[in-house]
Amino acid sequence: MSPFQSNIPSSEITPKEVFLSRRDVLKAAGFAGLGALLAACAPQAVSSSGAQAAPPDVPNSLEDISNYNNYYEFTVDKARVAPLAKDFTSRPWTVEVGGLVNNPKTYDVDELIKKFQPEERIYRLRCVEAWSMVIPWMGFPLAKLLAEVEPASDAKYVAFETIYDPDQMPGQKSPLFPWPYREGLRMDEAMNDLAILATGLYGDLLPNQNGAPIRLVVPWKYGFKSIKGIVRIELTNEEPATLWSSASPNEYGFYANVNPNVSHPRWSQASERRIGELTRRPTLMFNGYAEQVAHLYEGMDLAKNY
Ligand SMILES: Nc1nc2c(c(=O)[nH]1)N[C@H]1C(S)=C(S)[C@@H](COP(=O)(O)O)O[C@H]1N2
Ligand SMILES: [Mo]
Repeated sequence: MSPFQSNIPSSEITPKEVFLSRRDVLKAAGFAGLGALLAACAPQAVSSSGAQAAPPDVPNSLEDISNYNNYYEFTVDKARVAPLAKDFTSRPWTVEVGGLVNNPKTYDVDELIKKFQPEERIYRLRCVEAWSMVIPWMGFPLAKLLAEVEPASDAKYVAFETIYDPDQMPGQKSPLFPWPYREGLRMDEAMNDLAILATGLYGDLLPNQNGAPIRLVVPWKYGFKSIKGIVRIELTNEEPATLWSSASPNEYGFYANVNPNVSHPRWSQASERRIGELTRRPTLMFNGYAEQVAHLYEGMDLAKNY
C-alpha cells in the first residue's frame, strides 16, 4: 500500500479535534520533535534509490480546508467562497460521460457513489499560487469510471467541464474568464491510480466550496487541474482547451505538473506556504508523487510542457 493512500479513515486513527489540539499543545510548548514523532509511527516514502523522503503529512483542519478556497465561479476572494456557496444546489446532479467511448452514459452522482464506493485518500494539494494543504478526500479512481464507458482506441485525452449556472454562481457573470471552467488530462494520466474523482472529505460529503458533489483530484499537478462541480466528461483525440491555458497561456500550461525547478513567470515555485505553518517548505517534484507518476513524462521537456 502506498504511504499516501491509507485505507484507514483518519477519523478512526484519532478524532481530528483531539489530534489537532494535541498538535497545538506541542506547538505551543515549542516541541521540536513532532516530525520525528510522526516519522516513528507513520510509513515513510523512501524510494529504493534512496531518494529524498516526503516529509510526514498532518491533514489540515476541516476549518482550513473549507474556508480557504479557490472557486472562481463564486468569487476570487478565498475567504468569501464558503458563504457564497452555502446554498448551492448539488442534488439532483448528473455527470454525462461521452465522446470517444463505446458505452456513453449519464450517471446520477449518488449512483456513482454507490457503484464505486469512495475510499479515503490523504493527498497534498499544491496551488500554483504557492500555498498548500493536506486533505483527507473520499473518492474513487477515475480509471474505474473510464473502464465502465470503454474508451475507444483513438481516445487520447479526457476533458472535464464544470456546471454553468450563473444564477447560482455569481462569478460566472464575470466576462474575464471563458466559462464554463474546463480542464483536461492525457489518457495515461487519467488512468493513473492517484487520479480520483472526490465526492467527500473528512468522511463526509464534499462541502459546496470544495466542489460538491464531485470534483477531480490530481495531486501531482497544481490545484487548478482539480476541477470542481463536474457535469461532463468527454474523451477526445485532441488536447482539450482549458480555462486557465486559454486565459493566460504563457503562465498556465496544459500539464501543470508541480515542479520546483520551473518558475511561474511572476514568482518562484521552489517553496510553498503550508496553510497552518509558520515557515515555508521546499516544494517537491511532482508534489512528492514522483515515484508514482514520473514515468508518464519520460523524455518530455518539462520546462516547455509546463
Ligand atoms: N470549477 C473550478 N474548479 C476549481 C477552481 C475553480 O475556480 N473553479 N479552482 C482550482 C484551484 S486554483 C485550486 S487551488 C483548487 C482548490 O481546491 P479547494 O478549494 O478544495 O482546496 O480547486 C481548483 N478547482
Ligand atoms: Mo490553485
